[in-house]
Amino acid sequence: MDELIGNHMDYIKKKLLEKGEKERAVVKRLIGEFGEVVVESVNIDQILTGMKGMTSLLTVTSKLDPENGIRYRGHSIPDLQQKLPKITPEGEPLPEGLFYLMLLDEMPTREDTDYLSRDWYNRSHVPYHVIKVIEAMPITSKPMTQFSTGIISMATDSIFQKAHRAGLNKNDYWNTTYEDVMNLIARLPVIAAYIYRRSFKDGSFIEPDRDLDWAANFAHMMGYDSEEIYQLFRMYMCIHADHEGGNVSAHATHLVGTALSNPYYSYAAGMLGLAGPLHGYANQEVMYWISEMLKVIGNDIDEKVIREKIEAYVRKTISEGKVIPGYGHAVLRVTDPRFTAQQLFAEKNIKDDHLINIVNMLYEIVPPILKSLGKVKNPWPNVDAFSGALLHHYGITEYFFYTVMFGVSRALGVLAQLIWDRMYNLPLERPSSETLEWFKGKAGI
Ligand code: CMX
Repeated sequence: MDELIGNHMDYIKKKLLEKGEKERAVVKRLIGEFGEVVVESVNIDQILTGMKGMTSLLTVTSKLDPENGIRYRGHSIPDLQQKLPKITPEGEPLPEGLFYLMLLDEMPTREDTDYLSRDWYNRSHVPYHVIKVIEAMPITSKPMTQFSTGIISMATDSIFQKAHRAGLNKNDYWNTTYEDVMNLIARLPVIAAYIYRRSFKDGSFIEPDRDLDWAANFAHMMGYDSEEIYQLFRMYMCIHADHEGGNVSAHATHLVGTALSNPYYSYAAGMLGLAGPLHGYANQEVMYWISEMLKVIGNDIDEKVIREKIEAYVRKTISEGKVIPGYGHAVLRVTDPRFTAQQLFAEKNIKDDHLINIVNMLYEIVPPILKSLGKVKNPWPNVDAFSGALLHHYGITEYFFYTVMFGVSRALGVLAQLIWDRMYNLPLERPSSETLEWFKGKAGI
């Protein structure tokens, strides 16, 4: 087995194992001694409306508070903007640090983030066949189709899968999963940037720069090099990284992972879920919807007229039975702090941008309209309402690509969690389902 995983344990793995063995014992105890404890009852409504609010997963990397937003290992986004290591004091935190925090529940130092930047750079070589597989697809294939296909085709490199076939002890699953996860995170920006360049630029491949951190390297490989863009990418990669365990991309990655599918398959499943319009694809939908709205606004410059036209457009969208993209959330009941983080980034770095002004106007106009419908549980904007306008400002105008960027970031949280799933030896996930007759019987109808 050592030739597959190497017998070298770096300090991150040693810390992980030390913490993991203690927590694994706790999970075992919870199942063995407290398995009968009733946590909460379940309503018909919860089962038939997407299991919202039904606690059914163990996730350690982050927790979503409906009133306060995401907490990564207990820390809010503004808190982490203060505490996580940065390249410059006034800059944005490094995603390497966020990954370290989510994995080890320990605030990293700059040495730790430097270690991860180097480790991911060293692991970033993408097998040639993966590029060939992507190139076999028409250039017009949706970037998310290319991205998920690229991820699946990298599974030929899965160390977990080879070790499992060779008879890996289940207490060691975490170790080979860790190796696959680190390789995958290291390579995702390379694949994503290549897809961007073949789909929208001249198709040339830009090598990663060993002196850049993971997020800045992603921007660099896409062909964007300025300190401001690097800061944007660092923030973008941090705020999209995790949203507790029940969202579609996290849950799909976890679910497929419980079948002991390799991390590449598990993550590809998550990405296929992220590609849906009610989830990560919403960041593209926002931009299509706004571009149509801009056509309606035309050349009007009078703010009052613009606002009236926006309001009419929002009402028309709703009257056509469509949702307002970028607004609403299954858990959140306030403005998404990820929206606010982007708004603050724009205030700090961008003087005047038409699209960003429109997004800010929408923030004033949409919530009262959604509230007035009386059925929308959360009328406030989510992360996707702002991200496209920011990327657009910096010249990344190809909306089709935006969900891929979300996908690169989401790896940090859900793959850190996959390592913990394997550390805890969480079993196959297999809930029961019932027939309509059964539900009618329960309701007495
Ligand atoms: N515009 C119009 N109507 C909306 C709405 C919106 N943005 N958000 C919710 N509603 C409607 C729902 O369609 C539903 O109507 P029906 O009862 O007629 O079917 C009603 O309000 C109740 O829905 P809800 O309980 O408030 O919302 P859900 O938990 O079912 O769904 C979400 C949450 C995000 C799918 C939904 O708000 C939505 O479709 N938003 C727009 C798409 C979007 O921005 N998705 C991105 C989410 C963040 C992410 O994952 O990236």
